[in-house]
Amino acid sequence: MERTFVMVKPDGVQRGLVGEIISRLEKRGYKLIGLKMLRLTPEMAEKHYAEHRGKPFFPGLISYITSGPVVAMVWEGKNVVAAVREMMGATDPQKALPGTIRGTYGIDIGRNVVHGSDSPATAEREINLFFSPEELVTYDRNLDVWIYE
Ligand code: YYY
Ligand code: MG
Repeated sequence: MERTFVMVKPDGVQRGLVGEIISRLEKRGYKLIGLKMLRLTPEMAEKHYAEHRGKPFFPGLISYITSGPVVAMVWEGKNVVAAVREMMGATDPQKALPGTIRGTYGIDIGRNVVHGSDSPATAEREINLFFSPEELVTYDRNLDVWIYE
């Protein structure tokens, strides 16, 4: 099954949106297989966002993402990478459709509440950056017969 990395960013934690974000993914039918709260070091933040190094928003992005605790998660399910991207909405909350997480809870691009991997390859890299293999829990859910045909 496909996996993706999801992170409630410092603004999402401060605003009490952790439960809401988990709830949306749970209710959709995806399976939570890893979860932790942590505060990113600048080194880790720069690794996570390495593709954006050198861009004008990079310094602000690093100071924002290290400004408070985040909740890091791994979710599993069919097509979960693309599905989470759709559920989050566009990077800029002003452009995110109403009903998406960012379109419901965000206003500014630099406070967009949540992160989700943009491809399966990125997901693997991000999961390995945040979680050791023992921290990912595989388990069966009887419920799956009511979610997958
Ligand atoms: O994957 P996603 O989070 O939707 O967007 P990215 O293009 O990877 O950018 C990462 C992060 O950087 C974005 O969530 C907000 C911030 N950012 C910004 O502050 N200003 C921009 N012009 C572009 C991105
Ligand atoms: Mg991205």
